[in-house]
Amino acid sequence: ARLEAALRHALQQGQLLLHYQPQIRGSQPTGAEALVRWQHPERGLIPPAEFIPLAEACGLIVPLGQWVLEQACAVLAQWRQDPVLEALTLSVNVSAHQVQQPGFVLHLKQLLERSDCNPHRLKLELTESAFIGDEQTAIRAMTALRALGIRFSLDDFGTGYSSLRHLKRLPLDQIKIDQSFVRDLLDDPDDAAITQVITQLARNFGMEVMAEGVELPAQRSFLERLGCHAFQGYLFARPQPLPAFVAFCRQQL
Ligand code: G
Ligand code: G
Ligand code: MN
Ligand code: NA
Repeated sequence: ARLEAALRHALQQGQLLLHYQPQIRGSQPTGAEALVRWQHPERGLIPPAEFIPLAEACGLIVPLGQWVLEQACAVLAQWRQDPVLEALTLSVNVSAHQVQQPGFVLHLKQLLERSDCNPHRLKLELTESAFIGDEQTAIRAMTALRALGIRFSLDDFGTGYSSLRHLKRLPLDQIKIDQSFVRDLLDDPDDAAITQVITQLARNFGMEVMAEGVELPAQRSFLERLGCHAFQGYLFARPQPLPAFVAFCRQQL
């Protein structure tokens, strides 16, 4: 309960911030994933694993997630004015609880209208947990938002209640192969087989396949041979503050 009060305070006091991890296609950055951090006055930078689960449990994830979306739209509105950054996409993690909220679509629609960001550059990352229980609510929200140009990615694929039905039924643009499969890809034939099957299946459904947690050049070439389109991982860059990400892109683009 003390941590909950502290997190509520952090959100109000502007102690949360976003880091940006590049996403790569070919040899160039195509965008970033926004990842939240908590700049605690005494404890320093706290990673999301230490407060997102709490935020989910106490409902704070809804205002927190809204704050992340507001930041993301503000960044996209800035990029829109810059010919080098204009085509970059920004991926935002959206929790199951958040998409299931009745006001989610309306709030995001209003945010897009007042922020002047290009909706085609915004990508929402959902995990399979968003479709547990009330699958129809999540699908309705996705369909409405896709009509505005927003794109959707299925995050951490293969780790949750993976169902091939999800790949078939959900209006997705991209799936992300979880980093747990990428880690031992080169040594573990089971992980290589899983990765290959996910890639083939997603490609057959017309989706882009992104691999996350890519740390080695050999992992990247292996994944490329399997048909992966895009990559994210420490091989390219860690999640970093916005100015560092922008500098990275200006160097590469
Ligand atoms: O940045 P890091 O690798 O530590 O992120 C760990 C986890 O925290 C990831 O699984 C990511 O999905 C989650 N996470 C990071 N930022 C956000 C956010 O803005 N909203 C939600 N719901 N989850 C996030
Ligand atoms: O939302 P998601 O669970 O996909 O969050 C991505 C997480 O993976 C973040 O916590 C990010 O810091 C982490 N990450 C990104 N690239 C790498 C990598 O190359 N190796 C490892 N171990 N973690 C990574
Ligand atoms: Mn993610
Ligand atoms: Na992930």
